[in-house]
Formats: sequence, structure tokens, C-alpha cells
Amino acid sequence: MRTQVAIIGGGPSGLLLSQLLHLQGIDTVVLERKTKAYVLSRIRAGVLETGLVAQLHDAGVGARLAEEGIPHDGTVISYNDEQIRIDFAAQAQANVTVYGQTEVTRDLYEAREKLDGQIVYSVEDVQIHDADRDAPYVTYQVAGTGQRLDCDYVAGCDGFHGVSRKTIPDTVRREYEKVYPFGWLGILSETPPVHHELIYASSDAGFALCSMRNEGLSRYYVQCGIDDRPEDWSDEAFWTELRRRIPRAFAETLVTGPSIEKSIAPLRSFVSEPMRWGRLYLCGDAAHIVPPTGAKGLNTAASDVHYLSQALIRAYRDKDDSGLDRYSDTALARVWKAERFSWWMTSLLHHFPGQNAFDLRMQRAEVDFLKSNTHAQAVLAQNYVGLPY
Ligand code: RFL
Ligand code: PHB
Repeated sequence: MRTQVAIIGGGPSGLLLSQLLHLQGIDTVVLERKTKAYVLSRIRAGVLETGLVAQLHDAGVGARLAEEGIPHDGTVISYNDEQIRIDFAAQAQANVTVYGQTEVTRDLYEAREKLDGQIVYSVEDVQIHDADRDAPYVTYQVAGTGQRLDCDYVAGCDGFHGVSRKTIPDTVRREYEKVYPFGWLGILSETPPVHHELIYASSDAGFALCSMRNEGLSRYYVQCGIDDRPEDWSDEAFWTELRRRIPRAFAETLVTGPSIEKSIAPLRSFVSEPMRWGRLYLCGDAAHIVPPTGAKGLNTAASDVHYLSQALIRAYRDKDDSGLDRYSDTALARVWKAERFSWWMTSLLHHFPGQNAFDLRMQRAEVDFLKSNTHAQAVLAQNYVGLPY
């Protein structure tokens, strides 16, 4: 089989890239390790920047998002009982949209299928060959049968555990990493959200986040131990812990119910450089990870896809490779800013094991500064709604 761009990974990065290229007449094949049902069962991001919303409209998948996405003009940061409202509209002249990654992925699958886009599911043993030469190809297995896909370019959109990044030789690849000594325990419950905006809550008992998917579906998280397992946490224990960490006024009105999903995510900051090696280009979690505190993971994946799709379109249409040559530097410049913001939000709001009284006072002083300084609020707002691309 032959295609122009072989895309490894059918998560949001791979599907969006495939759709944007297809609309410009560029042929792609997506190779996905799991089944479609499995990809759609993953509960992940919930907050979309305006840049991603615009891209989804450009990709022709904005209809349901326009209908069901919830625009948010601000968010609440709390510290025990104190609250600071960050006003995105006033401080950054923009907003964000709450719409689940699962729904983004579902809309993209539907659009790809409507256009007869080629997605091969349940592929095994994907290997990228000759990425540093003129004629790269990908080999893989489907149901025990070996396959070969020849292509002009390979897009590595296969997430943190994929094969694409590891194809870049150790002598070329530089990795930067910080692993945090805690995780996030998240639940989904068919209950009304406790507040119409998200609440990022720091407290003496640790961090919590109140988010949502729609008016009848809430997504909540509490900071948990790095070795905790979801089955260690009963729903009752989760709700008790959440109530302890959010301001009393919200704790008193919180509606609880049975969880319909419960999972733990480790927290990590990670960047792999460069994001290009020969004809292989990395996008999204394949190249970088942020802790979820700033809601930047999916959004940074989307800015990569924007830069790469534009560069590939120029290469095919105008025979101009300058965008491809600059891709790694351009994408990384924005990635590092998202890394900084996510690391800062994480450091500000979580309880770190071994933190001493001085460290706690530093967090406290930073929150006080944020509360009293509109410039500090504007910096947070501008980063949260997303830096331009
Ligand atoms: P994905 O979503 O991991 O998709 C990669 C796909 O590649 C497949 N794959 C392979 N396919 C073929 N061959 C192989 N060898 C393969 N290895 C893997 C996988 O099966 C998968 O389908 O990466 P992608 O597309 O780059 O998308 C990145 C986002 O998923 C991620 O950054 C976000 O979910 C992060 N994130 C958030 N981001 C936001 O922007 N806003 C948020 O509010 C937000 N909240 C979150 C999050 C991530 C979380 N978790 C669980 C890590 C909340 C949580 C709890
Ligand atoms: C979510 O709704 O899942 C969510 C929202 C904001 C974050 C992280 C996750 O920062």
C-alpha cells in the first residue's frame, strides 16, 4: 500500500491531522493500535482553547461542538475557603470551551468515515523504516499478517507510549522530564456540576478540580498518592476528600452520586527534542506531556497539528519545504511555554510530600499576589485561554 502521509496513532492528533490534510487533497492512512471503541472509552481532556475550536471548524467537525460545547469566560482558583475568579473575557479577551476529548474524537472519526478516510485499527508491531532517507515506509501486522505502507512522510501521533519518538536515535534525541510525586484520581458522575465554572482548589488537604462535561455530567479530580489504585478509593471516600478540599460554600451544595468512571493519571512534564527527524514528524503526546493542571495537553497537540498540516500543505502545493524545516523549532517554542504554565499551576496548587513551612508560605504568598494583582491574573488568563499560533 502507498500513501502520501502515514499517520501513526488514531487519537485526536492523528485524526485531526488526517482530516485537515484530506481536505487539501493530501492522502493519508492512519494506523491505530487499538479499536475505535477502546479509543472512545478513554476519558481525558475537557477544556478546548479557541485555537483548537477554530481548527475543528476548519476541519468541518464544528457543528456538534457549536451546539453542545459550553463557553467559559472565567475560572475559580481557591485556597482553602478563599476564592479568586480569573476573568478570561476581561483579562485576555477570549474564552475556552468545555467539550470532552471523547466527543472531539468521536466527531473526527465520524468525519473521517464520511470522507472514506483510511484508518486501520488493531495494528501491531508498527515499525518506521528509512525515516532519514527519501523513501520512508512503515511495516505492521494486522491479525498476524505483515503489511507495508510506503509514504513520503511519517507523522508520529502515537502518544507517550508509542514507537515514533523511539525511532529517533538516542544520539539525536534529547529528553527533559519531571515526574511529580502524586497523581490525579478522576471520576465522572451523572450529577449537576457544583459550579458553572471550573474550580481549581488548593487546600491543606491537597489539590482538587471541579470540572464538567454538561449540565448533568460532572468530572471531578482529587490529588492522590502516586501508588494509589482506583479500587482503593470508594465513591464515599472520594466525595469526602473532595468536600474537604473545596471552599465550604461549594462543599455544602455539592451533589454526589455513584461514579460511572474512575481512573488515576500520573503527573509528568516531558519534552523530547527535536520533533523532526528526516521525514518523521512528531505531534502531541508522542513528543511532550504536561501535567493536566493547566488543561494544555490536547491543546498543545492541536497547535503541533496546525503547524505540521500547514507545512505539509505548503510542501505539496507550493513545493516549499521551509515550513517543514522549521517545524520542530516552531512547535517547540510554543510547547515550552505550555510546559512552563502547566508546571507553574501544578507547583502552585498541589501539596508536595516533604514540603516544609517555608515552601507552604511561598505557595500562600503566590496565591495572595494573584488575588491582589490584576497583571498576575492577566498572565494566568492569557496562558489558560491559549497563546496564539
Ligand atoms: P493520544 O490521545 O495518546 O493518542 C495516541 C494514539 O496512538 C495510539 N498508539 C499507537 N498506534 C499505533 N501504533 C502504536 N505503536 C501506537 N501506540 C499508541 C494510541 O492507542 C492512541 O489512540 O495522543 P494525542 O493524539 O497526541 O492526544 C493527546 C491528548 O490525548 C492529551 O494531551 C490530553 O488528553 C491531555 N489532557 C488534557 N489536555 C487538554 O488540553 N485539556 C485538558 O483538560 C486535559 N485533561 C488530559 C486531561 C489527560 C489526562 N490523562 C488521563 C492523561 C485529563 C487527564 C486525566
Ligand atoms: C477535565 O474536565 O477533564 C479537565 C479540565 C481542566 C483540567 C484538566 C482536566 O485542567
